[in-house]
Amino acid sequence: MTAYTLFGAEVSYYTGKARAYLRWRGVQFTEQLATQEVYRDIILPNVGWPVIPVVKTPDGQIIQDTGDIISHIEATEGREPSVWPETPLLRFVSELLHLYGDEWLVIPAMHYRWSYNEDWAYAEFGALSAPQLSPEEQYEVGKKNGARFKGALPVLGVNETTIPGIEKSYEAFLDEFSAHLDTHPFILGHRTTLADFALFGPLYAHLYRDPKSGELMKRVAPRVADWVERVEGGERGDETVPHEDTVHDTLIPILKRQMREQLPALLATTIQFREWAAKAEIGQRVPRGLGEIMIEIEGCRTKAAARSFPLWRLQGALDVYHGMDEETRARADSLLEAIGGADLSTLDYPRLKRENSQLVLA
Ligand SMILES: N[C@@H](CCC(=O)N[C@@H](CS)C(=O)NCC(=O)O)C(=O)O
Repeated sequence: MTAYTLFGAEVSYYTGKARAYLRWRGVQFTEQLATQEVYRDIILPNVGWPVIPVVKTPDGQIIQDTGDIISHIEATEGREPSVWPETPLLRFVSELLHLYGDEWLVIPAMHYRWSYNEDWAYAEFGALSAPQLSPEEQYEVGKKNGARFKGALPVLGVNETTIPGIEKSYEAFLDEFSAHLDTHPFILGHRTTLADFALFGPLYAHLYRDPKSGELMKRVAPRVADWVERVEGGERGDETVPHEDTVHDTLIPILKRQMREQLPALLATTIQFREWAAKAEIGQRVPRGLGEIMIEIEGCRTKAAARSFPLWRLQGALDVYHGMDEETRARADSLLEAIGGADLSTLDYPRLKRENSQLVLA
């Protein structure tokens, strides 16, 4: 067998990200629906918990986590251009946006799905896990399976108090992203990179494909909907020109938004993580939730879980930052200063690593 297999679903956030990357990468792959049987026979025995997407490589390895999938394929296929921009400052920015797309835009993505598309989501979940059943039976199955996903809303801090802030922030983000797309076809400029796949995660399955969310996006941000369609369609942009190592001005408002909203949550999470790590052993599995933090979105404050996974994506960004030469780091520091992210330059917390599809203390 020479092809990769992607186990996932159209309705799934991170499957959308993995699929768009695989298409762009141009490797041979087939997609298999993550039915109940696939969870039972492939995902649970290999990954240990029910999660998609999962990729089976041509040599039979099973990989979970879209970041691990992308890194593995980039390393083993060695194709050009790399999914990462070739210049260091933009590589850092692509990792920051990876952190934002995966771990913060999940908040509006989950809110809009479950506040405006609940019944549709149940039908989709049912059709995915039991394609052989009637639509009515699928709805019932979907309702049972969907409860676990809807249950993530309080974990993320989506509630009556924060919904006005989440909607205000998401619509402002759409305006900011539209303004960027007025002058640049892709996030870092002229070609598709990791940053596009990262933002495609939330912006495709939940915020474009869910009917009510898609209506909103097409109405208020047709350029963003067009970008979703272009990334989905595998558009690559111009790969003959290398990136200049500068961050386009039109990205600054998006990065500022990220730092304003996500950075305080990350900093609060590192405090909980340090406390946990002080009592833990090297190699110990890190719990998905470390305690509680306060988050704030457009003036709306609430409690949310201190999720550990964002610290892994953040470590990826910080590793790029710490690997920079002095001249680049000075430019990165000016950027961080300009976007309100200066705290990142001195941030330090115990290292994490991945083992058997889990986060462990390194
Ligand atoms: N970091 C993981 C996240 C995967 C993820 O959260 N997938 C969702 C579906 S889109 C899921 O299966 N969640 C189950 C859960 O969180 O319990 C990745 O990038 O692959």
